[in-house]
Amino acid sequence: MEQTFIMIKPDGVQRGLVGEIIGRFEKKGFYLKGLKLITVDRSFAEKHYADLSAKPFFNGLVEYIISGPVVAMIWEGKNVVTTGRKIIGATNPAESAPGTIRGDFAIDIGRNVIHGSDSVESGRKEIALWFPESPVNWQSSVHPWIYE
Ligand code: DAT
Ligand code: MG
Repeated sequence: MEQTFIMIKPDGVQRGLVGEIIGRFEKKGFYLKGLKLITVDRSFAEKHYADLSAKPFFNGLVEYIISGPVVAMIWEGKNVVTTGRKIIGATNPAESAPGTIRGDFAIDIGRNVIHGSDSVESGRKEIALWFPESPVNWQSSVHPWIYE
């Protein structure tokens, strides 16, 4: 089944939003397949955001991501990449709809609380980067109550 990489950024951890955010993905019906609290160094953050290295905000973005621990997660489910991005909301919280994570909990684009992969392919790459160890293999026993 499809997987995505979701990261609660340092502001989300500092502000105590970890439980709230995990709860939204859990209650939707997605399955948690990887989870760790981790502080990353500059070269790792630069690798994660390599596609944005030419952007003027790149240095500030890297500083932000390395400024404290983040919660790195793998979530699994049907259409989890696209639906996960909808749960997260638009990149700029000023434009994120109420009811989305960024719409409910963020103000500025440089403090937008959470990351989610933008495609299945980048999800694969990000999961490989953040979770080089072999993943825990488990299946939810409520699966037939969520999927027809
Ligand atoms: P997203 O995180 O919604 O996938 P992105 O991949 O385009 O957005 O950018 C990664 C992060 O970089 C984003 O969450 C916040 C920051 N960012 C993006 N565009 C920005 C901008 N114009 N000014 C400042 N920060 C920006
Ligand atoms: Mg992105």
